[in-house]
Amino acid sequence: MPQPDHSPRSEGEVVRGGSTDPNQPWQAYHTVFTNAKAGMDGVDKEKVQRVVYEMSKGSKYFENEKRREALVMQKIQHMKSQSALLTDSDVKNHEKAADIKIKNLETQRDLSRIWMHVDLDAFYAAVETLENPTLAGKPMAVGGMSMICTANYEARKFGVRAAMPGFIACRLCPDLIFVSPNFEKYTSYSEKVRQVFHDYDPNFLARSLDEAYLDITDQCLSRNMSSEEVAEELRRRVYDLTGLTCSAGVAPNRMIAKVCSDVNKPNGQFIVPNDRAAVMAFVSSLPIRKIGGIGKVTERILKEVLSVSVCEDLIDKRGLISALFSSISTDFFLSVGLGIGGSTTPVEEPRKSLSCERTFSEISHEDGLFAKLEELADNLARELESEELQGRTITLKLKTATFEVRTRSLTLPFLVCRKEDLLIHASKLLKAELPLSLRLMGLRVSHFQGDSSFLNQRTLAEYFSVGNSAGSGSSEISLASGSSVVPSFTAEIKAQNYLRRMGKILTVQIQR
Ligand code: DCP
Ligand code: MG
Repeated sequence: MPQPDHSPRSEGEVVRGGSTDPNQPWQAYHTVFTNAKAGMDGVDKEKVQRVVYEMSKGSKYFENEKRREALVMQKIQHMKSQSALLTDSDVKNHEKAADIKIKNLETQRDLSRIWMHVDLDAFYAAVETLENPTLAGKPMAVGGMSMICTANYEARKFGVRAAMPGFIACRLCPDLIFVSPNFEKYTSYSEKVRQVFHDYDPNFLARSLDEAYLDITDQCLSRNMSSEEVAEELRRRVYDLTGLTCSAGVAPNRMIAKVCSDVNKPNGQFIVPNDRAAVMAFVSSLPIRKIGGIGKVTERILKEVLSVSVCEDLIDKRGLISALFSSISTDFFLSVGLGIGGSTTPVEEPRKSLSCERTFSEISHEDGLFAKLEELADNLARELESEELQGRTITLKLKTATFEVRTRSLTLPFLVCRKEDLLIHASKLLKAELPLSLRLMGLRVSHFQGDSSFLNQRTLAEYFSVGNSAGSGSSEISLASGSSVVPSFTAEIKAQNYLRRMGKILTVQIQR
């Protein structure tokens, strides 16, 4: 099997601290939009970083990134000192414990299913180009001056990408054409694409408007086709029906399939056969950041504390991982190192919450804030009605102009779903936070009728989301759990979700 070259756009090249030149401070400034995406292999990374740094310097976003950076450094220092306390025999014992986990995980390795992950190429931009062919071949982005939703592949050559502010993108690519988003259009194209997915797997798992996981085992068997042929056929059918191109990844599980769909993007596919050696060869040199669930912070912690860069390192460093991380995180990291991911179709769980949120240009005026809240309550009430749901807990999420995220919630002794009720209670939460200058507001309803779980247990995700004193104010907070340290709530929740999808755990309780 040909091995993909993972190196050119490894998102893991974090250059920081002592290794950066103090005369070139941009080298140490990494934000989500300086990370490489498909189509950005030849980009002058140094230039992009310099422009992003210079244009962001002094902004509220920049200051917030600096604060987050300081928190991450604290976390890294803390873990380094924990690691220094470990004796050789501690590590050996943890290695033995990890070996038992590895044995157990191996018994769960399932090579019987063939999974395909399909992801449309430059989705919003491709739809806009279909509707306005004069955009073809020109650098364009969907979004505006404050934020870009996506950029086409011509624009990516300049370092322009999703999540980047439009004014920075203009500096990188002066000829960039902007198109305003039109979500109705994207939803309608997505529905067409899903008709094709349905023919290959009626139970396909849609992850967003432009991506889905399909179990194509039965297709391959009943039609006596290879997975490569099925992927080619599906991609052709999507193109014939919609004019959109997509990329596909095929592997024995969803975790690897997702990574594969990005290997030959755009308009390409990559297959990892259902064979243990092939899976292990694929993950051996795979940068950990490519794995869904390993974000920027977890990547840095693993890299700077444990020198883990590629998935294989997670197995080599299993003793330290087991010593420093919680049992759930250790399970997750070891599964990643072994290339084991979800291979059975997860059973649909009943919905736990319903929410909506809006990002906007800074609002500080009280009337403006309450008008936004009313808009959210109206929207949420309609969705609750259409899903025939009523809930007891109302959560308000606020992102301030300085990028601080707060969540505040209250649980009522009765069920609510009407706009007026949502508004009365959410207004109390908002009032208590005034004065405020906001750039995002969100509203969520949870603890629906029939869900009594909140009476006796709280999951980590809930703990994080209900604005608990530990959980509010920062998106990533260390949590000591016995003798281990969990890298962050975010990573922990992702790990939980991952394991839950694998059908391994039902709920995780936290110690209070
Ligand atoms: N999107 C967004 N904001 C982001 C990322 C994505 O609004 N920060 C939207 C626009 C994208 C769509 O979701 O078109 C799909 O996201 P992808 O990450 O799949 O990006 P694209 O499909 O645009 O490009 P690619 O070819 O890399 O898949
Ligand atoms: Mg896409």
